[in-house]
Amino acid sequence: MTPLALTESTHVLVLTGAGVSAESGVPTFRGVGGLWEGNRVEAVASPEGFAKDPALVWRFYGLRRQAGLTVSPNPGHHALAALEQRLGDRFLLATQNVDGLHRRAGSTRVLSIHGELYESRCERCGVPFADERHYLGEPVPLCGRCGARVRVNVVWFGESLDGAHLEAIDGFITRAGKNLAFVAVGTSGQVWPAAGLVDAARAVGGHAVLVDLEPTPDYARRFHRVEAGKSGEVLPRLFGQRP
Ligand code: BJW
Ligand code: ZN
Repeated sequence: MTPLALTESTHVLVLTGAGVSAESGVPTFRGVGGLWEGNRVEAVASPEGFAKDPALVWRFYGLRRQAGLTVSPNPGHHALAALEQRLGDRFLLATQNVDGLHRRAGSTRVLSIHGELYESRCERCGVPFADERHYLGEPVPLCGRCGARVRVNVVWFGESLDGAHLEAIDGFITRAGKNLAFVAVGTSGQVWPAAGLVDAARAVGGHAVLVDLEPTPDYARRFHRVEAGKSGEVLPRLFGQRP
């Protein structure tokens, strides 16, 4: 495989999705065995679903919190952390994953654009807290300050992403211009606005690469280059980290 051409001016923006954590044993969302199988998406990942059945939603996230404690970063996460070491501020990682595995692998320039699984906040007053509890078989947690329900700090359908994250990504793309390499990894490209980053990268003249085990055809055709394979195997080679 031809490694990505990395010069002294190359800026690399990486977008990761559930596939990058699959080799760690974290299930993806779509497809066979995915998290959405047996769960209606809107029922567990929308404010309306939470309002209707908060216990069901907490169970969904509680089970994921519990499972997430038994997994570790894989070679794909480590390859991205190593690339950041090499590029410094010319590297930015936007992850759709809420599992925290990129930071555990040593990545620091990470924007968790869909939130964090191990954080909670009050759905009314917003008071945040770090929270690793599973709440399985327990009542739905309530805010100590205002008494409203506590929810997991992730971004559900119909909710806005953090504007500061989107600005930071936009700023990086603008600064990079033609020196941008955009690498999307392990994402089906079905969810917006993350799915639109490839177009933003190309609009400034950037080079776009997709690494995915089973690339989604409609998404893949928007890239210059597609590497079909497991991220833990492809990324180290793409970044020239192995002979
Ligand atoms: C491997 C592998 C291996 C496996 N190696 N690869 C424009 C047009 C149409 C609709 C919209 C639009 N703009 C906004 C919307 C609405 C909506 C949306 O996108 N809907 C679409 C479904 C059409 N977006 C939103 O609501 C967003 N908010 C927003 O835009 O606010 C403003 C607004 C609102 C409403 C209207 C208009 C504007 C918020 C989206 C939040 C998504 N949240 C979730 C849940 C987060 C919490 C949680 O984790 O539970 O995020 S949904 C879920 O999907 C999760 C994921 O981060 C996200 C993406 O999934 P991902 O990562 O791509 O996973 P999979 O499973 O789909 O794919 C895995 C891939 O890995 C596959 O391709 C495999 O092949 C691959 N793979 N093993 C490499 N080893
Ligand atoms: Zn509150």
